[in-house]
Amino acid sequence: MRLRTIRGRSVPDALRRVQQELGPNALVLETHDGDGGAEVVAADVEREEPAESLMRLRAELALLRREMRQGALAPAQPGSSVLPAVLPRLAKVAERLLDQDVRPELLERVLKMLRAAPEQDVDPIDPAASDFCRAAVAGLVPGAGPAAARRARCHAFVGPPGAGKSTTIAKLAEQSRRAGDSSFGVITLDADRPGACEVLANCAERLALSYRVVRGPEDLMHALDSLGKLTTLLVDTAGLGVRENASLAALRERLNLPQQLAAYLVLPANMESRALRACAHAFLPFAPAGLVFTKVDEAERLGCLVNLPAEMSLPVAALGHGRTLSGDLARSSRNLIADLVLGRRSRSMEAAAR
Ligand SMILES: Nc1nc2c(ncn2[C@@H]2O[C@H](COP(=O)(O)OP(=O)(O)O)[C@@H](O)[C@H]2O)c(=O)[nH]1
Ligand SMILES: [Mg+2]
Repeated sequence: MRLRTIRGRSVPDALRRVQQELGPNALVLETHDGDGGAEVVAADVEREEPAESLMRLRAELALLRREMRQGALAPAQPGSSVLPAVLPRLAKVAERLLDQDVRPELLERVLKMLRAAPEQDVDPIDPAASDFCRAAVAGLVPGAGPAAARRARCHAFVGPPGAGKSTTIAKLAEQSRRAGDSSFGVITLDADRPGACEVLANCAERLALSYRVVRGPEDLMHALDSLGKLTTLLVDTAGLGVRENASLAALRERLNLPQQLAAYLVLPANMESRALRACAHAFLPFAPAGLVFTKVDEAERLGCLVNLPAEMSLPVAALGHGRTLSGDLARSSRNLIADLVLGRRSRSMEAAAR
């Protein structure tokens, strides 16, 4: 890759020269605007392999953002060669997804689909209204998980401390009870930390649920036997950090009940994206059947709702969006996630006004 600095009277003028000299695939790395003119640092990536395409997309989007800020997205002047490769009509979607921190390779997939949007549709790429756009984003999220997981008797919730595991179980218990279901019970393995069981113990008492606190490694089987008449058991676990390798391995061992148990990884949507990714990878050996995102109401950006499921090939089972146990837990769907990421629904799950 050859780096070149190209000058012009203004940034658009310098960009025009970049295009003339380095061709349409030039990768713009930096622009400087000064009193004496503008300067653009660009790379000639004509001969580079497709691995460069992501970098190029990033650069194109940076360019597009700058142009949007300057209100320069009117249809290109005839003869103008300033040509962001992301079409201006896709800018609204690109902006929205970038702002939500959707990963560039996923954004590229969405843009590719949208470029093929049918012309006759009123505005097929309007992120706020178009079903075509919604489907493109929804398609990034894997669909329903393995049927075996849905048939499992035990559903264990694992994840970092404070992610909202116990709260999610309490919300599920409330919802199930309200729906008239009485065939489930609650087990907690998080017995040693002071106060750890409180939420679930209270919940079990209020809803008159079968509830077991399990301490020793052997006791889980006893608890399962003693709750033999119940068809669904919600299992709470102690939160573990990404570096607690021994505890992670021990918990994995305790939950190793093939056919009987499905694990769900609970992650707070408001966690910083790299920490979230590290957590997700630390819990991969649990072979989770799905993800549960909590604290959607507190998250600034919701790109994680598509980034992680896509990266880990995992469906999203539920979305927690508040502290209230009697509500604030939504069964997830790909369309719901797309609506949240596109801003068609607020973080409190209400449909946004159009
Ligand atoms: N705002 C908000 N707070 C939540 C949500 N889920 C859990 N919390 C709060 O997060 C804190 C930790 O939750 P907890 O269930 O104890 O986490 P655990 O350690 O994973 O079991 C509590 O104060 C909960 O009220 C949610 O969806 N939204
Ligand atoms: Mg807990």
